[in-house]
Amino acid sequence: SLASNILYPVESESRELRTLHGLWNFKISPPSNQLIGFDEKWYAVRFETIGDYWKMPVPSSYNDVSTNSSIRDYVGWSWYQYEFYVPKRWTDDQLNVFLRFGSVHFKSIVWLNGQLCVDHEGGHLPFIGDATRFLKYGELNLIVVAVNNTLRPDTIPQGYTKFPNDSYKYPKDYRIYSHEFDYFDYSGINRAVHLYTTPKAYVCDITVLTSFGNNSEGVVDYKVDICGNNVSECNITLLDANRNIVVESNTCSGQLIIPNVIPWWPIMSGKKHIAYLYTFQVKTNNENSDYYRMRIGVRTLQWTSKELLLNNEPIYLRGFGKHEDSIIRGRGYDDALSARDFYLIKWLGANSFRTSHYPYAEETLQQADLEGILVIVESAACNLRIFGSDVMKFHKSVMTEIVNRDKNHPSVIMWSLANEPYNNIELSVPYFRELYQYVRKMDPSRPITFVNSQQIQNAKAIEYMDILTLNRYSSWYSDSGHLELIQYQTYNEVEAFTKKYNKPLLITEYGAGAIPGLHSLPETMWSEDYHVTLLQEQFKTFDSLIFNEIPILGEMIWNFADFKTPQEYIRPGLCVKGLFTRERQPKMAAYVVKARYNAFKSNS
Ligand code: GCB
Repeated sequence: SLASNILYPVESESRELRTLHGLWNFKISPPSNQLIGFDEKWYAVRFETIGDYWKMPVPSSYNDVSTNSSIRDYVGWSWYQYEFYVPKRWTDDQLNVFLRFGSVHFKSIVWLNGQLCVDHEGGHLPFIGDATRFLKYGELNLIVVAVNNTLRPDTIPQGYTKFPNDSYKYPKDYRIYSHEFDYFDYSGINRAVHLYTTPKAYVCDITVLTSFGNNSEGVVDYKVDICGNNVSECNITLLDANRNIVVESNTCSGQLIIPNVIPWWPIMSGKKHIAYLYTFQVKTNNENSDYYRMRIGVRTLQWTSKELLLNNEPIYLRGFGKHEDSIIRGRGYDDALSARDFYLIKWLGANSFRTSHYPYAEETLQQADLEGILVIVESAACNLRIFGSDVMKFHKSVMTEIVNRDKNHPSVIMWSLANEPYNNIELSVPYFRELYQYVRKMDPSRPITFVNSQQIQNAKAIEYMDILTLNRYSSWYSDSGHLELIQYQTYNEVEAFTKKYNKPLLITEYGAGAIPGLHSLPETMWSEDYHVTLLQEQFKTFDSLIFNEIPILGEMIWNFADFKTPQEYIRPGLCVKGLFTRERQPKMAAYVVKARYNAFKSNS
């Protein structure tokens, strides 16, 4: 299997890289005939010859591109196809050609020239197929991707299909599809599609683990996996930011010592502190060498009953939860949007975010490495409700894919196994213990948690996590309108949690909905004024918690920007708890947060 062969595709003197981006052809199967594409072999015919197809951009979610509600709300098998040439020189029998998808939501089957190349289940994570023997070199090629976004009780995240038996209200065979999470379930080919070459023996995995030695030495323990051939020799070179050689080695796994190391620090931790990156360069030592370069940062993480330490210094997180969400493209990755978000993050003075509620694009994590933004990577297990061996199996494989993909990012400082699971249920206890241990074995270096929203008396399983978390909407979902209760309630609850479990707590969500431009004095819910006051009341609480040495690890606002929700009557089409609008313009609250977060500049 190519499961661990998930290194981000880069070009080098031994690798060519291209994307298959553009307007693809797109078809949906009628809900009443879901298997028609398979029966009529849509994987081997050009849609032009069968008709009834649309143009669909890749990468992008398909939902909001067209004017058609049957595409927007589609649940089932949709089909994409595209034609492209590959150069004749790739015929070389010294080469592999791989096809890599950054993310397809949710299940996908990929054919090249009518032949099955690869399939994968699970959104938000990359997968690779070996395309070498399916391609026609120097000729036109047809790629077809069948995508199914139907979620089930045994998938991560969970979804449900029901056939209501109330014949008075619903026609026969009427299907109601639902899921627990409250964000719009954008589907399709959401991230980059790459085609790339490697030599037959190629670098297929790298793992680095960094630490500090004596006399300001940096230590990089590393392991390089070479696939495809019996090559076991490597030349490793570590380069500094000016591309000068720092240290070399000629074993595929071992240890590099960096004299006078420049550590990787998060943004604004002081003048001398920058998000310094080295380049880890691998050359396989054989006739047809493969070259692969990856940027790494040297930093350590530790956690105690009171603190999270980065490079032995306590770190306080000031950030938010985000979503991959924007107009038209939905969850489709877009460089312009991503760059804009990082400018806004820095403008706010934030130092962190959580990838709520699924792993974000690799390009985003690369930028976080560069900018010194700390990231909590969360799996797509949002509002997990049914705990069983089927879903556990899925969840473990998702965690494996996440750790394989993200293990080398200095910006990634924590794993979140889930968001707001039903951990008031007893079955959640053995479930999360087992999952925790599973991830701990894969990665010894980062704290692991899940995001809790249960009250203290119901918050099961959190004692087995490294760090406590809390999503709490004081004076919004509870005691609506009662801003005067915020300080009292939040203080008491955080104090109680940290005392009971003797662990530090991270505020993972709090906030209020604010319709941009809606004002009211005195404040009322949904106004920008209420949004501002609510955040300010929470700031006062956090300050007194810090002052009284109650161990909080940081504060994360829900949400960075407004994002699309399913149709429902409690939200106006969007979750409007954003500091920014969906267009990425500031609401009034953004200025208040900017003032607070920037005031932290001098320390951590
Ligand atoms: C939560 C969820 C988040 C929602 C938020 C809200 O607790 O974790 O997914 O968007 O509340 O606004 O309701």
